[in-house]
Amino acid sequence: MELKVPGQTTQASSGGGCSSGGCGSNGDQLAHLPEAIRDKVKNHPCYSEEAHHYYARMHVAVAPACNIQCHYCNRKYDCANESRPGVVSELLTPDQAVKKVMAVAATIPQMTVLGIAGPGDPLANPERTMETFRQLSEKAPDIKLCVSTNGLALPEQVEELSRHNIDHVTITINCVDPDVGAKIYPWIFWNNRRIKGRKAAKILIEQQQKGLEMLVAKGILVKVNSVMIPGVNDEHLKEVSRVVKAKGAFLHNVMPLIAEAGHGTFFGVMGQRGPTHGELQALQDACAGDMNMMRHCRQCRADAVGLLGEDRGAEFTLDKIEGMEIDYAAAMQMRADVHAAIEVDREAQRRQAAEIQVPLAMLQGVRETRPVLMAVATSGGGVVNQHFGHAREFLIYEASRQDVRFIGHRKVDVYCSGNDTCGAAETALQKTIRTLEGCEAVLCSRIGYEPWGLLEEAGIQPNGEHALEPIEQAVTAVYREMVEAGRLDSPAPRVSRARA
Ligand code: CLF
Ligand code: SF4
Repeated sequence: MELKVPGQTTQASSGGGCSSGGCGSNGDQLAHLPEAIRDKVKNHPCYSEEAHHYYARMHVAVAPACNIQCHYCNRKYDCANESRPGVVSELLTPDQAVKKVMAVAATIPQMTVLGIAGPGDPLANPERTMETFRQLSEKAPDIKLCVSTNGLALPEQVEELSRHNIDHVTITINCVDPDVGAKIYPWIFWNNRRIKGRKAAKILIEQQQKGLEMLVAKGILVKVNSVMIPGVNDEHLKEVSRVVKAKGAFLHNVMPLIAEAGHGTFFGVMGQRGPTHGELQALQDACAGDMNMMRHCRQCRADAVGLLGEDRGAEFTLDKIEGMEIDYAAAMQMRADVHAAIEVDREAQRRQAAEIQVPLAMLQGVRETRPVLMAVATSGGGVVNQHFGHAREFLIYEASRQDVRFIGHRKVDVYCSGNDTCGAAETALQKTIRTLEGCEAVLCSRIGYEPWGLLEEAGIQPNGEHALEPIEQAVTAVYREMVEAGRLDSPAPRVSRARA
């Protein structure tokens, strides 16, 4: 068995303890990259899985308009290409956005990246987007600038983006075949005309591919987001992955379609389903043969603030920022000191992780079996340390005789707020159990009597015996117990209904 580095957090981080195995670009994957690229990626929480335990990002919602229509989008809400559908952000002017960014940077020194991701398409609002970037590259040069676009207006903006020192661009590419595209995009707005159907999809695809090539030629790192739409582009995304990798994209982020009738989107109203967890994982694994896959995306809001998975936006509303005096020179010094301390801590964590070879020994003599999925409740630090009923998300690991690998996270609603009882709200608990479908064990620090019974009934073995152990070590120990008990001799449960 190969030991993957446990995700570790510092005091500065409260992110989950997801392992670096197979998720985005981790420390090991970065090792072979040229120095200049490592420098760009090492403190970007989306481009480096390891970095997301330590560093935060923020978005400013300065871009209201969009130049295309996606069938998974309702214009009342933020752009669903890099946001959770059904979320509305407060629109800011570039001046307000710049003030907000500087206020957040001075308060949350771990914030390293400012992204513009909506609420419409940033490059369909070039003046507002570029003015924000222009001011920030001047006033806050220690912040990385990042943008996410549908790609239609990208080629004409590449030069301007590189002038503002933007070295991370996300393009949402859902297809490279216009026939597939026609099922996703009903129209685009192009050269002052609305163009529909296959012709529209063809133009969009050409612009996306041209933009990708131009960015790569300039040395700008490109992440490709793809929305997985079962029956529409799921099989086709393997081809997308192959094509964008061949053109030099750095990272591929396959996100699940979230379509609900209540969001008023075409797909939602038509009853188009999103992928199950199993389908999403299978596609990510299939694409991973071709390129680095991002598996820690949290589908943020267009005004998100904080570590991935947390949102501190409410601390930085316009009225609160108004009253803040910011000495950015002093803030920059403080930020540099905090980043230096984080890097020292990160290096120590890496060394410590490299020394933990326990699972190798723990699996001696264990026979070969099918792999098994386990859910882990953690509030950070790379250890099993959270009460089952307090978890807002579970990290999902796959254990086999070959390795223990992080494969994603699943969000749940908290149903228990007290320390001693669990399971008062039956519906939320049932929903959590459904969300964990496909997992055969759940590791947590504590768990109440009622959820224990319901989990067992659902075929998921609760386990509170590995509290405060490093996650990989705990998962390995439980795997060994399951093998020895013969639990993996029968086929894995069918994963069918739980949506990613
Ligand atoms: Fe924002 Fe996107 Fe830049 Fe990150 S988010 S513009 S690359 S700074 Fe990150 Fe959020 Fe996923 Fe986006 S977790 S939705 S991938
Ligand atoms: Fe909506 Fe974004 Fe698509 Fe525009 S690009 S239609 S804002 S999801």
